[in-house]
Amino acid sequence: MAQHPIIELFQCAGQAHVFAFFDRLSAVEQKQLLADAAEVDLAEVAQLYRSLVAKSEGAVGVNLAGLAPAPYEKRPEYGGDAAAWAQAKAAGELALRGGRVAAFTVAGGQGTRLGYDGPKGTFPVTPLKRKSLFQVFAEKIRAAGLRYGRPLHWFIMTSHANHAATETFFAEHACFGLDPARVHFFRQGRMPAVSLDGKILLETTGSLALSPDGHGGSLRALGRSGALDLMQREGIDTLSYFQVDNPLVRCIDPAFIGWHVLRGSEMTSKMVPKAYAEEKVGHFCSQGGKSVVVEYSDLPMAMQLETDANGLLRYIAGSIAIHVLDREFVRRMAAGGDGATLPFHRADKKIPTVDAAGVAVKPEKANGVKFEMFVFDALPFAKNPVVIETLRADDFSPVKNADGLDSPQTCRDDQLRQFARWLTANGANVATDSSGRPSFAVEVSPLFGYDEDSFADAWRKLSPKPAVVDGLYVA
Ligand code: UD2
Repeated sequence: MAQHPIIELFQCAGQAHVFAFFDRLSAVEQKQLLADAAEVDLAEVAQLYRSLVAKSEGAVGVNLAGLAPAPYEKRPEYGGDAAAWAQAKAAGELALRGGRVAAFTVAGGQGTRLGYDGPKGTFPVTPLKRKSLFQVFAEKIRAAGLRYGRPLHWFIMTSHANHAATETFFAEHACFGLDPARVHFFRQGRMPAVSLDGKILLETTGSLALSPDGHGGSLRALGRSGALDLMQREGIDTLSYFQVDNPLVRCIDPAFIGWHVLRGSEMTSKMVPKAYAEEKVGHFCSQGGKSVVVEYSDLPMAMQLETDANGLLRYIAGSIAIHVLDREFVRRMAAGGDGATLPFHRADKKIPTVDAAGVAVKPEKANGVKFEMFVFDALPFAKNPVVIETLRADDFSPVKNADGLDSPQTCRDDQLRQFARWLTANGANVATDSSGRPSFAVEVSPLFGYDEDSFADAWRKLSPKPAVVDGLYVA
């Protein structure tokens, strides 16, 4: 019988071992393995092995030549140009009223650090009502659509592992009141893991060790899924990008969108001043006339500790993974022509696999390499990139770890502080500790107010005003 063409391709690429157990598999398993194999771009894997694994031992060093801190637009309260911020806000509002903006969430990560079983977006995150991350975003997006008179489209990137569960969750909750025709799910791509000598690893005798291709895979996936074409048909040219783990994010922020629009930027990003030198965020930098983000793991600690004449951290601009992307820029990056393509990063991992006899192996130390793309690597390819400052308290409190820093507890506390700030700023009497945290639970529904402006407007109209007591839900 003739060899399957995919098997031949693997043989020619020196990856014949992938089919070593093929004859022992059932017809269904054979089909599955062939489907896995069809996802693999063998030339890409070979090239990645040569450039990222064969050449080096351990992590590949990042080029630090000519690196300097990136300039950014300071908030008005920290010396920025208040008139320019007001102009940006007006321009962003105009874009929103014109229906030019869609929201985009990357939700394909595995969320292993949190130790939560299920898509991370289904994690209950709010202090009182225990709303899920997805519900918080859905309500913010719905409220912004109502405020600007144009319901927004929302794109959600999932992984193979969590796609079905994510769709089911939305269906069970009637899309949290959003028009289902405006909520779009698509899967991100996968990459095979390879051994340290370049062999594609099997997870079982009948499946490859495939894993998500990183949040940078979102650019390709937006193209492949037809999302960019849909945006074009709908007159949307601006994508508001955020991560699934951060309920504080202003999913739709008019000033942010406005800076992007007014500057003719293809990629605009938010920074917060790093809280301390060792904080685990990327750094916005300039290099050779381009903007780049250098991950915390790649910037030598000596540089992270450098201070300026005022004693402030020199590399202060922390990347919190919030961006605005131009549709046609994404299309260009997705197509990958003219060298405009995201690089892959390697991550050495313990990857469950099978031995030469097909017996399952759980390695004790890293036995292979996974390849991932990062969305911030698009920055050097973007025309007129802009970085703007944001207030951490209004935009960033991720849930990453089960406890300690960036945990459900710290995130609930930050939400409580935000609700207390909004209430206090509008004349309510809220007792808080010195960190601004109320000692009891209150919650504001994003449908009532999803940022300080929308909250202030709604609170002004509310009559009579409720007493701020334990258990108050402002909805
Ligand atoms: C990311 C940034 C870091 C900082 C921080 C802020 C990287 C390498 N670092 O760190 O600089 O901005 O976030 O919170 O990105 N995701 C996918 N598919 C994937 C992998 C991740 O959709 O294949 C999503 C994931 O669901 C999450 C986000 O990307 O929403 C961040 O992923 P992460 O938890 O791996 O990033 P982290 O915390 O290392």
